[in-house]
Amino acid sequence: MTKVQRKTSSYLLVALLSWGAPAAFAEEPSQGQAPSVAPELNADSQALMAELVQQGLPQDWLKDALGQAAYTQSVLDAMEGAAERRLKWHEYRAIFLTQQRIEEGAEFIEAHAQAFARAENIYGVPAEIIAAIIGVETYYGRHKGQHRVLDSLATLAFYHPTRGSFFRGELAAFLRIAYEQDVEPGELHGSYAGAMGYPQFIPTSYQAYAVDFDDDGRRDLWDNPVDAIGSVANYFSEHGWRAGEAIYHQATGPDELSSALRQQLSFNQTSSPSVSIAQLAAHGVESVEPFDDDMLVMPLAFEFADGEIGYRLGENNFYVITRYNHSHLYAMAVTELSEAIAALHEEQR
Ligand SMILES: [Ca+2]
Repeated sequence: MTKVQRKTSSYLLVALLSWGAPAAFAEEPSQGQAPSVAPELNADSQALMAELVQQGLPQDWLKDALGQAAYTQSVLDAMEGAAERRLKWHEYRAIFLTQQRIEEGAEFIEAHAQAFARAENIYGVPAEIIAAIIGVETYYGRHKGQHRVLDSLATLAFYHPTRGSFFRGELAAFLRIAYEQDVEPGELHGSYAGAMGYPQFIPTSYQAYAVDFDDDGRRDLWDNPVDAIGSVANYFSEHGWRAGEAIYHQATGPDELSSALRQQLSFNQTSSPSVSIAQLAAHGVESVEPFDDDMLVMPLAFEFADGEIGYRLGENNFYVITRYNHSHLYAMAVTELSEAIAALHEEQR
């Protein structure tokens, strides 16, 4: 389970991916008393331990696990920084749509061809989508994060000013996974927000969607790319991916888009498709291909470096990608990366 943590920082990537997180301002710990996440020094930690004991986890194991957790101020600082990033599409796109990431995506599919074929067959999710997710999240497993997940989640659970209860749930799921998988919680690494392994699943997602895709009896997203491939496909399938359907369509629209119209037509919102082709057409946003007036889509507007706006209409599968990360930029970067990987992979065959 232990592995040499890479020196290269995945901090930037992780920060960018989390830019949609709500603003958070870390509390300064009160003077004179060092913050601690250990059960004997922290009532919240004590309460969580009692709760997990009731649910069947051994008290000694929990005491030992939580006793190893360290309060980490940098995790709270990182959460604060991430919320403030606001990249334009062309800036965001440039990070992920690189020749190297495309080439390595095609290689990743080739290297695990059988697993990808099986995932597509069972879950209906194309190889290039799964590869693009893993490519965007961790560069195909190269940058899985170097924070001790135990420290990150314990700090966020007990000291995050607004999202403590969310992270308490993640910490509980994390401890359960470590116990069930029989791994040392202190040895597991991930993002500063507790996302783990090739696909950067947070612990509750790990519990709900990770699958043992190579059938060795363990669900290992940390070191097993085959389990990661099956798990991403399962996540998409469970969130409503529809095999064979388009992700988005091209559209045209006005040169400028007022913020009032953006709001009125729900541009770039990551709720399910809810705006009709007719509603959009009434405001000059037209699908390039002809569709029924009552077809519902997600209107998307992307800003390019020259100030032009690119219009697209997301379908259900675009919405499903936003279930992985609630950002339309993220979903479009994954989509375009998948297109580029698929084209190169096809060319190389
Ligand atoms: Ca496995």
